[in-house]
Amino acid sequence: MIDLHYAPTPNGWKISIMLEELRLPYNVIPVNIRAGEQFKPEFLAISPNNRIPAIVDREPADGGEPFSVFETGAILIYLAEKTGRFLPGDMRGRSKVIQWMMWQMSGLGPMLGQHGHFALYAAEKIPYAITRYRDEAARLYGVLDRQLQKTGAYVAGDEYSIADIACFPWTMTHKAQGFTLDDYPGVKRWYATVRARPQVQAGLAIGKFVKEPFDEEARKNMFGQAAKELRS
Ligand SMILES: N[C@@H](CCC(=O)N[C@@H](CS)C(=O)NCC(=O)O)C(=O)O
Repeated sequence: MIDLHYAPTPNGWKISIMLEELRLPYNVIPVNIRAGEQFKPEFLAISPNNRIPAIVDREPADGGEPFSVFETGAILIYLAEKTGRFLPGDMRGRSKVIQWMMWQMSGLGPMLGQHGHFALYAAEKIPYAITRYRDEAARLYGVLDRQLQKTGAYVAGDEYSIADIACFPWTMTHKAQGFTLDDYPGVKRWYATVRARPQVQAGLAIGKFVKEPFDEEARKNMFGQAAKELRS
């Protein structure tokens, strides 16, 4: 059994989708990040970066003690290796999937996250920051579009993989962030294909429970973090 410490956000959905794709049994443990639950000592013990999601595998492959994993890229690789799915075994195929997943982890996710922050959430609208992240997000959508037009199928080639599972939830924010997929036909085709997967729909349905308002308390918990607070 796997414990999924989770909130329904793009990073959370990567792992609920993966677990649904794998049909692995899992328990969802809600972490209300708007209420600051990501700072509880028991959560920090498995996710020292105070971010969701994280997993605890109660039946790790080595038969040892329960094993915890944080960071979505690391979780996706861990689960792919545990089950032998969504990460090819051959050197070239495996490297391509990991390259695109790392691209998502270091580029698409953080830049769309920052664009969302400055364009949608920040109380003060700073034109330079909004333009900077919007341009970078548009550039990354362009990179993804060229790749998907080239493969004609999935992000890293002919097969659906953890690269698709990493990228898809972030592209779901396109409308809210003011992008239209009509500008990116390769992304548009792929987006419809991935979204139609029943396992993706099942993963997205997990945890529609956390609907707390985005109020001053949430703003403080999520945007007021500083290193000194985490030390106490
Ligand atoms: N690089 C991390 C990012 C995780 C992340 O940013 N999670 C957000 C939700 S999408 C979170 O937990 N935010 C809580 C906070 O900001 O304290 C990963 O891929 O796991």
